[in-house]
Amino acid sequence: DDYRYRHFLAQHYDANPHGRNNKYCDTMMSKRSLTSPCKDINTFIHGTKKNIKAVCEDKNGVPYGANLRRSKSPFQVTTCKLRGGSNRPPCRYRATAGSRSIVIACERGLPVHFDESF
Ligand code: T3P
Repeated sequence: DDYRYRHFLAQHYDANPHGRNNKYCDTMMSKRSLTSPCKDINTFIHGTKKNIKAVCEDKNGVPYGANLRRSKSPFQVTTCKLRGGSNRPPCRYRATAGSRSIVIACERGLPVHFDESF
């Protein structure tokens, strides 16, 4: 069952982003249903599913701590951080775009959790 993988994709995968600015975050966080309540922080990965999945394998990943995997190669990512102190909608975000190594958790060879990027 790949329920957790599909949930990971819904939250963190966007192959072809438009803008990667604050407006991008506001739109995407809402489209991906991360706004009731407003999620504090969420990263969108602008890579192919194939390259993201490869982080779970030796092809593009190395162990990171006990349970996580870090990507060998950087991904283009956009991290959306909630602006203001309230988690009550409407949710307004600040975007940070960059090229970063990602840290994820995998389950049976599939990404299931985004941990951090650096
Ligand atoms: P999830 O496990 O649903 O993917 O760490 C708590 C949540 O914040 C976790 O959600 C991942 C998300 N997050 C990002 O998406 N990007 C980040 O840079 C950090 C630190 C957390």
